[in-house]
Amino acid sequence: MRHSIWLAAMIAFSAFLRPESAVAQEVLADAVKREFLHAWNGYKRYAWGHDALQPLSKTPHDWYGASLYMTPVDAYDVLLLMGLKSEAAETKQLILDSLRFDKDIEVQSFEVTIRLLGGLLSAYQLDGDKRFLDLAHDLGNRLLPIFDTPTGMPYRYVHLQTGKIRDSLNNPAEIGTCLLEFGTLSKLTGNPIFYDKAKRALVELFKRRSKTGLVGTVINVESGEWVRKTSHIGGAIDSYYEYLLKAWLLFDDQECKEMWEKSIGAVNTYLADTLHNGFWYGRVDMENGKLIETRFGSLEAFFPAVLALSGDLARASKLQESCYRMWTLHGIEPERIDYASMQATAKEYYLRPEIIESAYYLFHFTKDSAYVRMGENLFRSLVKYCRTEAGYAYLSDVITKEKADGMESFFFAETLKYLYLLFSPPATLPFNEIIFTTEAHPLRNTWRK
Ligand code: DMJ
Repeated sequence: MRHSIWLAAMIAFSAFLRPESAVAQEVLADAVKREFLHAWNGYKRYAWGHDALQPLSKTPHDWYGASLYMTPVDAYDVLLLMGLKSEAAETKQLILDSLRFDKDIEVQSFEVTIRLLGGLLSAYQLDGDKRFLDLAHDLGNRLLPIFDTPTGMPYRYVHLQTGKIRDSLNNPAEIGTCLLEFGTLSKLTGNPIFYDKAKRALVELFKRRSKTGLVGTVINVESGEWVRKTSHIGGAIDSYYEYLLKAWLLFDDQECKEMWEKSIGAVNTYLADTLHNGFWYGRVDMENGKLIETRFGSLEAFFPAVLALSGDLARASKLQESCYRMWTLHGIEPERIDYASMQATAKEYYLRPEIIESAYYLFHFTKDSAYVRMGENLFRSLVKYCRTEAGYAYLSDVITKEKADGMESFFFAETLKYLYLLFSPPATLPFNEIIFTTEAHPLRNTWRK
């Protein structure tokens, strides 16, 4: 019996290794699960209980000195989705036995919100154990002081014990990416304060858009003045747009719908850029919409997913083609390119998920198997260039393929989750019943009347 299971696994794996074949989706899903386990076992062996594994040195890494269990919390829902029962059980025990937020550390609210608060809420919704919600509630309370600014837009850092806040220069992504998590916390605990604070932050930011309808990159949350006025869809702004759309869909919030519609109109008017080599979104001055830079990158590759979710499949598929062109330039995607010259201007690859996320959304909406084949190629290059003995590693240079010592929790929470879902039957996670947070934690509206 054991022998035949082993034989079946070997046959499936050798089918995956055949590069030219159109491999069946279930074979690909199994291969992703196997690679997940490879990285997970590395984390367990060398970094169990810590925030993350450094896969080259095989040492643990904690962001703030003391562990906040970033990898276990971020990965718990994907363990459940993959049906890895014993791994899920021991991870649950680790989190519930050991994770406490009463710690003498200062944290970056955005990162803790998307990885931990979101992870705990989806863990609660998928698993049902109220202790996940209690942890989320405790964390939410400790994060609340960030909103104590004259404008209602949050500070970036907060001390978990004292509530001391710091850094009044913030950006739209960090200001606007909390309503899904904070709002869900309100709905599940019955305490409206989290929804209200996060919503106000979003509205106050939206109110400060320029006459073009665009927002900039850095704003002072005490004075409400813009500090950097470059507008784009990349890091520091990206998930602000994502959350306008998704907060409307998850909470049926009509004000978010209006803010989304006005924002996407401006983005498509001023940022969209069609060149001989494809359809892109560039960088412009928020005041007048004038092009500043033909810069695009791995983070921008989330946008086809957002466009697809909003119903704009035409722009979504054109942009995904450009993202794939960026990926295939050197066989794996650089952090940043100049899309006019197609030169890599930042050569790292941080195991990011965004292009895979977009392939998953596009496959869901179009059922076009080209996106499965695209996902298969993305997966193959990940295995080829990033796999190490203990897990998966960043690349410091996509041209030389030199590796670097990092494997962030989003590699489990997003990169491998979206690959797995792309190849799995839709019933693995009913897309129409959930909204993914920006960290790919599925949230379900259980409070709808
Ligand atoms: C993730 O932490 C989130 O997706 C975030 O919104 C930005 N990107 C990283 C992964 O690239």
